[in-house]
Amino acid sequence: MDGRELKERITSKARELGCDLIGFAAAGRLRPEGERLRGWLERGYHGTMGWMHRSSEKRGDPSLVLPGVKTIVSVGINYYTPFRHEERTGTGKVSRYAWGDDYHGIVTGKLEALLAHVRHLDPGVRGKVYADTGPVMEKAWAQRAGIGWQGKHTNLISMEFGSWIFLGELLLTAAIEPDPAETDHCGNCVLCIEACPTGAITEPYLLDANLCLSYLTIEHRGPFPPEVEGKLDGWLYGCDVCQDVCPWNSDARQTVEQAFTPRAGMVERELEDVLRMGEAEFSAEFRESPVKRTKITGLRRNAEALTRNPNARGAARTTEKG
Ligand code: B12
Ligand code: SF4
Ligand code: SF4
Repeated sequence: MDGRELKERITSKARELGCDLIGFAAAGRLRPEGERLRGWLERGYHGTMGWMHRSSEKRGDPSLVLPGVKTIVSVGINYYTPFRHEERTGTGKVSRYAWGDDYHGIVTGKLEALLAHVRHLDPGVRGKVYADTGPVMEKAWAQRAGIGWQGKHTNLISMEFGSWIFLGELLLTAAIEPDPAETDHCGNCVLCIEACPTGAITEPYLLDANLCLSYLTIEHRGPFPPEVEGKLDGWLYGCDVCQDVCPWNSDARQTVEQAFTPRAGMVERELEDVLRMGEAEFSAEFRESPVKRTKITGLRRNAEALTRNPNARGAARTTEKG
């Protein structure tokens, strides 16, 4: 099968599987993104995410992940649902991406079905799938594949869906005609930089994870640095401020993926509930939910810090229509 027909068949199968966005990029060493990743690591902006350091060579060069790779297929899956944080006293906000079932399994499932289809069409093709599950610079590839651009808050924004999208990739040894890369549409806007509660976007397009509430409430272990404890802005798990204020998210469309419908009590969580929770209850409650990543110790630390700083809630800054 020639590259053009393969591209058409992959695209229509991806749509059938529920991928909202799809684009193709020619594989190769990532320049300048790989160098920028090295610069980011040298500044220590990854905090304690040592795995980012250990896999940095692979992240800059997909042929180290799949020898012979020729094409990176990027997909985007909309997770927006029309709910919003009400900022009720005694609760902590959960980031939108974690309201429903864990996206890792959902996006990987779609991509595995896509890869099986490709191998059915052409058994000679080898491939690998990733959805936040391996050493691939997902946003860089998505921009090259034309499905969006990295905004100043560093997330990928699609003209059609905004930034409430998960990313995934299919690495293939088949050569397929690439799509044109997307260009930057942030213009003079700096809303995300101004709104960030901790100043984590140190320069446009550059994020210091050490200051980012998403990193601090999810990845970081141990107590919070004293200077951020009072700036939690009401976030119990993750943070959406920079995306809530982004004009490209003001007309977000509702996802058709049922699995991303918020679970009961997930948009914001009673802090007392969390503080009362034991290990077994945590595991049962957050089974197949992204929240399990922070473990009970992390979630409890977050709830305790919010309880100690009840007034450290952000003002209603969102431009989101809800
Ligand atoms: C590490 C990581 C994090 C870290 C660091 C975030 C970051 N911005 O790097 C932390 C824990 C903070 C995090 C948080 C979040 N994450 Co995260 N994360 C990742 C992960 C695993 C790697 C990202 C990475 O490579 N970072 C390293 C830096 C160097 O990458 P970068 O920001 O893309 O770097 C570019 C810029 O820094 C720029 N740059 C650097 N220097 C310079 C200099 C100049 C002059 C210029 C112009 C640019 C520039 O160029 C770099 C290369 O293109 C990806 C999955 C993956 N494998 O890609 C998910 C991923 C990025 N995360 C995701 C999500 C959903 C989130 C959160 C929204 C979750 C939440 N709500 O709490 C937040 C968003 C916070 C934010 N504002 O970015 C999604 C993003 C989807 C999207 N639409 O973009 C991803 C793609 C996972 C997925 N498969 O869906 N994440
Ligand atoms: S996720 Fe929150 S803390 Fe992190 S950069 Fe965005 S606004 Fe700042
Ligand atoms: S808020 Fe403005 S600067 Fe930030 S990502 Fe959105 S458009 Fe770009």
